[in-house]
Amino acid sequence: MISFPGYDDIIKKVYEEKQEHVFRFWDAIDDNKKKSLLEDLKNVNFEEINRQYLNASTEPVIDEDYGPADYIRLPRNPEESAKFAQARETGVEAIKKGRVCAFIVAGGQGSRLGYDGPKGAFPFTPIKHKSLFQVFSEKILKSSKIYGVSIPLLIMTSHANHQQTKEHFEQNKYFGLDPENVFMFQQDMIPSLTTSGKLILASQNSLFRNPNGHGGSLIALKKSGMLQKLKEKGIDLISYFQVDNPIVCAIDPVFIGFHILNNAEISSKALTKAYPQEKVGNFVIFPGKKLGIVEYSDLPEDKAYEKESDGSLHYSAGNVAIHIFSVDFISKITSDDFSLPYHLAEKKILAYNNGEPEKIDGYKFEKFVFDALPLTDKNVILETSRRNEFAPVKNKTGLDSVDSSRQLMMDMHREWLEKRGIEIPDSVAIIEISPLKALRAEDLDKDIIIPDQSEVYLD
Ligand code: UD2
Repeated sequence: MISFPGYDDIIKKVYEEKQEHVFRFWDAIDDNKKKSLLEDLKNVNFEEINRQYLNASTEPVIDEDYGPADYIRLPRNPEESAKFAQARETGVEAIKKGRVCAFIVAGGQGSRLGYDGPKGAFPFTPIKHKSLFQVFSEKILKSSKIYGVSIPLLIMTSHANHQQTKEHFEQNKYFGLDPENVFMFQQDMIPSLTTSGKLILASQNSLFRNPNGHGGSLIALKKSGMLQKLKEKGIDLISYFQVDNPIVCAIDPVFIGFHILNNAEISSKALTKAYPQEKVGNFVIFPGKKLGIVEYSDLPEDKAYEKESDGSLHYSAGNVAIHIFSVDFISKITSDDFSLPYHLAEKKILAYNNGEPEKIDGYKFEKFVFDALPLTDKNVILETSRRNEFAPVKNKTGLDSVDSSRQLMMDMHREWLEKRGIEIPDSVAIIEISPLKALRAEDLDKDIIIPDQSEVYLD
């Protein structure tokens, strides 16, 4: 067994756990590197990773004793419209009082996009090539102007992209936001494992880790001191969304209003699924009336295709990963011995095995934020319009890609103009509306003249 002053306990543990292959390059590295490897190992919770590996190697048992969750539909009659109007009023009041902040989860590796940098820095918009972060920042800026209050922006990053995210904001002067009101904090990283349960080296002296999933955001809010800060600022509502949905309504008074009126702990937006196996999570009610989400991959085919008498899907509420969280609720659940379950993903991992990086099959473990839903006593699910709120950027090409998302954004902008009776000349092929100009159709002046040219940017 190797030895190093001050670290013999951890070295002994590594041997006991039969993970001593991580010392493969021991003789080739200097004392500083030895120390950093040992520090890395000190942070490994071996009991936890053994448990995860055990779970990974046994067939998951998914309780199928659940039914579809009910949700508030988009208004279909004047009575429902009145409820939406009341919710809007309540939401507007809360935003004006400074009770709301925005929260982007952006710690993921975004590897599917094949972009070398934080996903949020990806140049997204069709004409001005604004990054996703710029789009969100301008939405916050515009909302702040509309409601006469400076709305804080929280961004969860991870070790893999924190520095680059910070630089992206610094280099762009925070896109007009007050830097004092933008808070970035990192989520935890967790070791990935080989398919035989072994730790993986990322270099001679470091372990391969992955961000612990968007479910890590709740504990990260607490560990970073952010929850406390929010309380001190009088903020009790967090508007949560993902970095991959540029058309999200970042600050939605109606959604916030429904959350408040129902005394909810977590609220979620849902879209009515377009087809049975659409790749979104399904809102369900588990026995004991606990709300939860079953991922599309876990919903059995017979359930996915089950229909109502009117032909609509029995499981129709799909998760778009937009939520409101009450700060008190997060404080409550994170004050005890809080842990959300880990989910397993089989991925290709760049391992440092024989002196150079090599792709191997491995396991990454992630927590999902919606696993907090069953912990709620009160919650709201609100239907949203797909065309106005869901344009995910997941893949490089094809379905849910940069191109499809851009197209959806342009279609939405075109619809806003049409809704306002603004004429669009036939020559116009590409339209981009700055969030600083409008967050919805109603923000556009009816007398706007659209120039007769192929690209039109409105700001
Ligand atoms: C998610 C949902 C799916 C559906 C879809 C909508 C899960 C498992 N599934 O699918 O039900 O709602 O979104 O678009 O969530 N992230 C972090 N840290 C991490 C991992 C992810 O911040 O460690 C962020 C990531 O930056 C992104 C978001 O979480 O903003 C989504 O992550 P994803 O790409 O893993 O989720 P996806 O597409 O599987």
